[in-house]
Amino acid sequence: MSSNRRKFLGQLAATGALLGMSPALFSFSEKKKKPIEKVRYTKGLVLSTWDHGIAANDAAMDALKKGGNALDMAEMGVWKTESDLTNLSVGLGGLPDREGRTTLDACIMDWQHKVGSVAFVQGFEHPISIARAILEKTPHAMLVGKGAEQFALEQGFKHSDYVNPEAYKAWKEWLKTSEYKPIINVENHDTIGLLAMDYEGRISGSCTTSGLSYKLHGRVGDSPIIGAGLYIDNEIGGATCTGLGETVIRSCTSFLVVELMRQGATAQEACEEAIARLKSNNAFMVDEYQVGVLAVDKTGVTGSFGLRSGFTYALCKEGKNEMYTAGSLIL
Ligand code: SD4
Repeated sequence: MSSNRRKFLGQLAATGALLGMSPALFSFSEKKKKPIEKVRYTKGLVLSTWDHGIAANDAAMDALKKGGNALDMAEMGVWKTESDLTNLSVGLGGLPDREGRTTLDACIMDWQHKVGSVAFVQGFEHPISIARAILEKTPHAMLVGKGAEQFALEQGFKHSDYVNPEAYKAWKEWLKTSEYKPIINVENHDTIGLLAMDYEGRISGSCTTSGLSYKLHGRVGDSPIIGAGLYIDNEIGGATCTGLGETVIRSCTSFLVVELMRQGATAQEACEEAIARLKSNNAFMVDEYQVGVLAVDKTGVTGSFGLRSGFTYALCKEGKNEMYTAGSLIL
């Protein structure tokens, strides 16, 4: 270290002491300012939550092979899931809120920190594409409810009155007791979160959901919240979450995973630490909920972890698209 630099650090520490900050905090932020250089993965990769991830990964890889970039992969992957109108947790076919209305949340983030997000949107098949239009065509990050729907119409997205008969039937059945009790891994936890890397090693991500079934009308979960349901920092990597959104919002879980990787954790360690943190941040709740998190670093190394067992995800890498079951904190 040059004597000038030593002097500068000494001055910083002295200032820190004056401000009542610990010397450790100073040396920590000094040390961690620059991301550690690692070799970027450039063969194309995509991973996404739950069983519908296989078809989404295929669609994302198709977009890549057709010349698309990571943002195209992120959009087209989950677009496929949204197109399945029988899906009870993503898109127009999703289970409704307690008033019988299906409301949709989605977000997308690219490698340049550009984001687009929609929440509490009704009657549009592809909220992810509305989110992308916000990213590309507005100075905003997020539009909600009627404003988002008006923007979608102005952008040429078609309104739809589609009602999934299966979702309608399930809601009618639910009305008989109106008991709000999310069922782990089945009824309430099949949001698709997707992380994609293109041939230039650029990372983007997407997340789209109909949210918790039988939620209060107007409730928005973590999925459209940048930093909660999704976060990308192209220098470091990306993360996405699925599960009980309130717990994820309280912990900024996707942002935390990326920050842990910035501090030197592997993608797997970051997922495990973030789930442990989420559990302790939500300790006032009975931990009968599920949360799953996926991560990828810029070298293409991935991580996955669930609060409880049963969190599955699809990973497409090196020409193979396969399902995996993540480890969990609670077995
Ligand atoms: C939400 N996180 O609205 C979503 C639900 C979910 O898998 O992830 N389901 O809270």
